[in-house]
Amino acid sequence: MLDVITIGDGMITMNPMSKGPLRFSNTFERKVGGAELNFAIGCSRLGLKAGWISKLGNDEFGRHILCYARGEGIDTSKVDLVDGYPTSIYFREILADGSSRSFYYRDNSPTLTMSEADLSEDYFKQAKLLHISGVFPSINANNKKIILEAVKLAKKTGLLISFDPNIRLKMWSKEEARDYIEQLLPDVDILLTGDEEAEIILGPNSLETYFQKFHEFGISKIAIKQGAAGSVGFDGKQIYTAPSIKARAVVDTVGAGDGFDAGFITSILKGIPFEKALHIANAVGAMVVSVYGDNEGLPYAEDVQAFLGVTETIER
Ligand code: KDG
Repeated sequence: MLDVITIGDGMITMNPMSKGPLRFSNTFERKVGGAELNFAIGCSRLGLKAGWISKLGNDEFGRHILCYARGEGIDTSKVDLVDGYPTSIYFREILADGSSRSFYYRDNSPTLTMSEADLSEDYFKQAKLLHISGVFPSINANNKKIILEAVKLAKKTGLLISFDPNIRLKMWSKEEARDYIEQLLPDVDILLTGDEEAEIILGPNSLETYFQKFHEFGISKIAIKQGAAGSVGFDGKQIYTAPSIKARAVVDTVGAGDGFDAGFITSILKGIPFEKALHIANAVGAMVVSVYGDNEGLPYAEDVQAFLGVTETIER
């Protein structure tokens, strides 16, 4: 049995060992990333059984990502290694002020070889929720089709659908993202968005209007991530505000949104009330930013308890 399944492009991330313009970075640390894979890792560490549907290159990087995902307890029975398509890579540039840019090498992503045949009805039936993000469909037209098919199958098999727009403007334009995302929204049950993404989708509005408009699509739970300011949410009846939780240190903010998603979805599937789910999601996001890398800082459930001061940490 699975709790959540997700579909995404796993990537090797090349993280510079020193700050400054990428063209002068000579040494890198090889890590693993990909928004949906980060989400699956986050859910798995928090105690859910997560399945990941993907294709990786049949190369050393693909093998590495596959082992990494398996090591995190993710079900990889629907991940294949394919010939002729190199595993996607992205390089990060981190400047002295902490700001970062990503440079993607994924035009020939192995996920291009995915088809409807990779979406198994029996597999979907084992899960409770399908999580999708805007990253995967932004890669190419094939992936856009796969996500629409996956949503159809999730509806047919009675899964909840959670969606994070995760809009990467290096991958598609605001207009293209908005047009595509509008097709998905009527089938989404749980929306986890940033406030800038809400603006791309619905235009500039107040938070109340965003909640109302997203709710009119039929979305029952909406969380809006506000970075260092925390998050706000709407469950169709009430607006909740969850203030930010101070991170121990802000080392690397990439992956915090995926952590938030994992914290929120895990909490909701465990029956935790909406407001507390937002609080836990904020905590997970804050824990992610204190560790370098896209998913290394994702906590285990007991770490969240300790971070929130619910349990005592014994240091030695
Ligand atoms: O969400 C973190 C991601 O930015 C990273 O892992 C890479 O999926 C990624 C992307 O395409 O931006």
